[in-house]
Amino acid sequence: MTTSNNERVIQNSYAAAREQYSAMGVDTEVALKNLQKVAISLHCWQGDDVGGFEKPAALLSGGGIQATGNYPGKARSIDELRGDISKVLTFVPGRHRLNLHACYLDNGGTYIDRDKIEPRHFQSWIDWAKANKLGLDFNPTFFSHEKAADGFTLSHNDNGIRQFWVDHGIACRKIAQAMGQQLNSPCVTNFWIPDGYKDMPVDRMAPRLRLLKSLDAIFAKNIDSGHSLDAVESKLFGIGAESYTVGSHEFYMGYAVSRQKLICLDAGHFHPTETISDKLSSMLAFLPGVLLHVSRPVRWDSDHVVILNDELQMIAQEIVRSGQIEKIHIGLDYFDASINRIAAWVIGSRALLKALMIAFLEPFEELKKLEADGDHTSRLAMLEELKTLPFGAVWDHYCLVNNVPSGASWIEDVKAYEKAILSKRC
Ligand code: RNT
Ligand code: ZN
Repeated sequence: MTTSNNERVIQNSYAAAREQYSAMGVDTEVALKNLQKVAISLHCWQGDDVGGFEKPAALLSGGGIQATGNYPGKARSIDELRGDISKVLTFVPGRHRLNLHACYLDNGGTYIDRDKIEPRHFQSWIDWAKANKLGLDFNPTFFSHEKAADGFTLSHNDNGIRQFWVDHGIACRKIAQAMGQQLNSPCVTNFWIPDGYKDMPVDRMAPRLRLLKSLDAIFAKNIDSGHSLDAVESKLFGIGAESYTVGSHEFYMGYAVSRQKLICLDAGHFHPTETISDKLSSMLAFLPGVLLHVSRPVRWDSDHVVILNDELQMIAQEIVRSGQIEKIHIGLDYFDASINRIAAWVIGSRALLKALMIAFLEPFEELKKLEADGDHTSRLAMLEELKTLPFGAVWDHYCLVNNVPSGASWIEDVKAYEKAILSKRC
């Protein structure tokens, strides 16, 4: 099919879909306008298996961060990573953000330890983000470091090591502030630490009290919340930290509520049948905001590529139905090294945007009314009918107006990039 033929098919299908949605009380144009406003935070670490550019060494897994697979072509330098991200963005409709880890600093080839990093080590990222109209989010890196090798950082029982990580946290907040200020868009800084024990500890209390003190020391200075926001991320367990995680859900829930920080909910950080979608409304009742790490756990916190499954749709529904989308920061967090890394990024980002689009295409007011009237029969019937409405036609149209490929045509393009660029990296 020629391009213009293809466009005609998309436009005709969209016109028909628009009518079908309208019959259900949904204006697709309004839904797409809402979707256009959503920025998702693209995680830089999908491009190089959480390696970073601090020094020429791969990820030292800790606390269960583990990229599996050895698909060729991972980014080996900042330039390669930027090239890959630019490529990814050509397939993702809308304006988005980039989520950087501290270990992705631009140190100009000279090693700088984590407690010494400064905004200038991220200036080239800020400039690049500005040129590409991207917002930036940030993460201190509490892993892949000799001072994290025994599995403890902010809760370490050695004062010196703990202070080192506190200093890293403080340094990162300054960097985040510079990012937010220069890009004129608040930078969300997410604190995740791997601290935990493989086997059952006898003292569960002391590390948690140390973590509490460390966090308070990091957050002691009130930085301008107009430019940056702090989030804390809990975890249930990690490989090598199966029995005890210092930063558990309860710990951070209490911390975030008492300090009015954001909570980061990672889809893989709970019991295998526990979902994060239902947690959003509870948390928003007490917190200034929530950060999401949209991920796909398969049997454990495996960080598989996000796909359009039930839980993703429920997360998206909760984001939209909560009516508080401006308080919800949506990030991706997965790293699959077993398939083309660009494709992995694209698949997950497009799945997330599709899920959000489907959520925006709900006749929410009508459904709420049915619920309030006690008509649970119609509520269930409507929800089932909505599932077979032609959201694919709306998606294709959305891609078309955003100048990104609709349908599967992007795959060919990624393959061409693999052949021309990725395959040359070994
Ligand atoms: C680890 C956490 C954390 C990391 C990133 C790289 O289990 O999910 O968010 O994945 O910081
Ligand atoms: Zn996460």
